[in-house]
Parts: sequence; C-alpha cells; structure tokens
Amino acid sequence: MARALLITDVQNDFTEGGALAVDGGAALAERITAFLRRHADEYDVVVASRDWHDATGDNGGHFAVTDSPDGSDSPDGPDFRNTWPVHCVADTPGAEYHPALDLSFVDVHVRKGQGEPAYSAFEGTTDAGADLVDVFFDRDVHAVDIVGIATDHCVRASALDGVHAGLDVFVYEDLVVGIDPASSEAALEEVRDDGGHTGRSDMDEGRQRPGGAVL
Ligand code: VGL
Repeated sequence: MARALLITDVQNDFTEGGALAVDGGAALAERITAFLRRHADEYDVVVASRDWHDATGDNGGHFAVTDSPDGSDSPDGPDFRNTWPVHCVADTPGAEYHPALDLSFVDVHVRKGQGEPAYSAFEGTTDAGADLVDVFFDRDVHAVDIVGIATDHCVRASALDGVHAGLDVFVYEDLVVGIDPASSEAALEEVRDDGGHTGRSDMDEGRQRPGGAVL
C-alpha cells in the first residue's frame, strides 16, 4: 500500500500577476516547497498537474472569448464559475509551474484541459499518456494527499474523483488556495461529505488523520 502527494495547478497563471490570479498563490508555492522538503520522502510518488489549454478556440466553452485574447470581446465576459479568462495556454509562461515550486520532488507530471475544461487532475494524462488513476493503481497507491490551486475547482474536482476512485483522500487546508472563499469552504465540506478528509498539514509532526492514525 503506497501513498501519493498530488500538487494541483501551481502555475503562473493561477498566481499573482497571472491571467487568473488566485490570492496567495505565490506564497502557496513556497509553502508547498517547504512541505516537500520536510515530507516528500514519506510519499511513494509525488504527482503535479497542470492546466494545459489549446491556444485556439475556447477549449470547449472554458474560455470566455470570441476573438480577443483576454476575453474582453466576449458578450458576457467570464463568469469565474464556468467560464474564465484565457489562461494556462500550452507552452506559454502562464502554463508553467510557479518558479517557487521545487520540481525536483515531482516524480510524475500530468497535463489536462487540451481543448476542454478539465478541473480534475484525474482527467489528465502523463507525458507517457497514462491516466492518473492508472499511475496510482500501478503503484498500489491507496491514499492521496492533495495540495494546490484552486480549492474550489481543481482541488475540489481532484479530491472528489479520488474519493470516487476508492482512494483515501486528504486535503491539506493550509496548503490550498481558492478563488472564492465561500465556494472554497463549500468544496472542502463536499469532500468531507463524500468521504474524504481535510485538515492542516501542521497539526503535528505526523500529520494526524481523523481517527487518530498518524501517518
Ligand atoms: C481551474 C479555474 C479555471 C483549476 C482551472 O484548475 O482550479 N480553475 N480553470
């Protein structure tokens, strides 16, 4: 039985100065790196995901755009729930990982959203074309800890998919940042309601899970 850490979408466009900046994103990248320095060796595999959208088209309605790069010509503009400004376009600086995230700890890279909305890292594939769920099952991963951006979107969807795939999911509340505070709180509640766990990474040295099991 193995354990994984999943780092979702810590990308330039989701951090300060990016196209879809989430407050606290840059500081989060630093905190995740600090966490990795202390705890990466406790994981059998560390996975990082990236949103990786096509430069052309609206990526299945994900981008609120008609013909201007920033969505300003779109009749209604982005609603920041289902439609978004252009972000994380493949092979652009905005799609790169935030520089404060230390990639030397990352074993597997997953990309998602090519031509479509894809919030969950489980919708993504590795460079070798494998689905994330197969990456986990091939390694006998039974538990996944999740950190990253955005609590109310990628983290939420990844955590729910993980739970529904039968994984023991734990979201570190102090190692995620969300777009909207209310929907971020609701997302964590939804994860708990569906059988996942949430808590702080700094609860104690062993990061105690509910029920008392220290991992
Ligand atoms: C995400 C908003 C728009 C995410 C992706 O991955 O959290 N959020 N697209």
